[in-house]
Amino acid sequence: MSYRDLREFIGAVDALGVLRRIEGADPKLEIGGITEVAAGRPECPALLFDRIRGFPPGFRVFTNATTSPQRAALALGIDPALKPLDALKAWMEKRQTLKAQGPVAVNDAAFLENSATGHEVDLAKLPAPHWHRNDGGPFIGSGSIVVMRDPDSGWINASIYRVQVHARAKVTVQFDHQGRHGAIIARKYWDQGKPCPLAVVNGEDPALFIAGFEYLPAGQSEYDFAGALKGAPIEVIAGPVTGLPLPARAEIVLEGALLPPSRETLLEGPFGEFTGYYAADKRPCPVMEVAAVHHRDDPILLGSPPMKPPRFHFGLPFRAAGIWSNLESAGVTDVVGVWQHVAQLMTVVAVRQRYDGHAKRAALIAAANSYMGRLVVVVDDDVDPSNLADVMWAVATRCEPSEQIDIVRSAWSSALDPRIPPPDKQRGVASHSKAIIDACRPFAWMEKFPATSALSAEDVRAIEQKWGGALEPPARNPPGAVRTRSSAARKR
Ligand SMILES: Cc1cc2nc3c(=O)[nH]c(=O)nc-3n(C[C@H](O)[C@H](O)[C@H](O)COP(=O)(O)O)c2cc1C
Ligand SMILES: [Mn+2]
Repeated sequence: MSYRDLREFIGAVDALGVLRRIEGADPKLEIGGITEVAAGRPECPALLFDRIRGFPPGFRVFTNATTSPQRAALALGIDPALKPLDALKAWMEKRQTLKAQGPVAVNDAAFLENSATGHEVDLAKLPAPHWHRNDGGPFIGSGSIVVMRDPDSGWINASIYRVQVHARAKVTVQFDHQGRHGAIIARKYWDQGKPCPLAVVNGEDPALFIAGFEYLPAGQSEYDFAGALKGAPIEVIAGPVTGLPLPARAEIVLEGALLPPSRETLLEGPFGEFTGYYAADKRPCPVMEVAAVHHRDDPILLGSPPMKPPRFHFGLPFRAAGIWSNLESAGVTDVVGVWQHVAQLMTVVAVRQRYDGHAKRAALIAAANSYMGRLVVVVDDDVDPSNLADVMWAVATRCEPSEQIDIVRSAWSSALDPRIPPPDKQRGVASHSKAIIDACRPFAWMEKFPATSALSAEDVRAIEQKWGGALEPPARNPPGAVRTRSSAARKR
């Protein structure tokens, strides 16, 4: 892995030519707005904000870290030049062979360069952005990991939950649902009438950011996954307040305790969500009393605000790699690709059908683990699942709705689902239905299905080679230059 921490990752992004430095932006709405506009551009640059309005120079915010396929691959240690579906496949395969690598303790940590404790703690000193117009306040944690220790087994959980700033030393931590490991662990402390010690770690190594998003089994630490991904253990140091093992190369760390909700809650949100809506109202949320704030000199906050789809935190759909792997381990053969569109709300599986029921078998397994996704589509192997136009071509031409759409009810969603009717949401309904769209040629008469008129990949390659030059925009030709076919072909 070519980077050891966030700073080195930013250096690698800069070397690819896709880092933009921005000075003078306001943390109130401007940083969020610029981030969202940039994420909607084809190049989707990463952004490093400095000289943020109201803060000392050097206090920085880094956004769009992994929002392009290229930078998502870079963060995984996979060749960023690969085509996105090939990069995802490489990740799926690498992910299956990862061997958990526990962290190592070190004696010093960069984030201890500056510490404030007790009454000195003032979160207003850090440039936590107010990301979207109707957000309930600034969120310091949009891409932070929340570290907790299971009181029974000692297992360290370190995954991403959003963190809103409410006061000098008070933040809230939001669990989408009660199955989150953080929610389960906190409950164990609270059931004994105790606060839950925790740390919010920001400006973490991108490998930890990725690990924090993975669905790992309970009992397995995200630190071990990140260490495996990097091929080197995560360096940790015991937090001075909590004793929790904290990544030594992180930029900003808050230590403290999550109070039992019987003692205190605060109204959290709303917060513009990854679906592109404010679907969860302001609601009571567990409160963290911040006992200490530590940060590196010139700290960098890693911001990853949810944005309207198709923008997403990760330019490669990592959860599609998980589903792809689920399919393989369940024994489904001939899966040629899995992808997610609309910020993971639509899952597509491409299979080379070998037997009747093959496509539906794949679709049902994929549907089971498609978080909040109402649409699961299965396509033949000639369709590129990562190409939405191609997928919709298959849906519109191969799927007879009266025969090939199934509805699965009461399936996995969450309180962030914009389409659960308000009275149901109030009753705690957090499930929805999923449409399984079989957009494959019907297996029974697959051979008789009209042949496609589309060019084969070889045809395209041959045409590109012979005629591609003639298709280039004239503006790029220097004035007066006569371009021959062979010189154009040499260029590519
Ligand atoms: C940028 C980002 C923000 C997230 N915010 C939240 C959140 O606020 N609450 C939540 O429950 N999950 C959130 N998630 C999803 C969880 O991090 C993810 O499902 C993780 O696997 C949960 O880990 P756990 O199994 O250890 O609970 C977020 C993910 C990302 C990438
Ligand atoms: Mn976990």
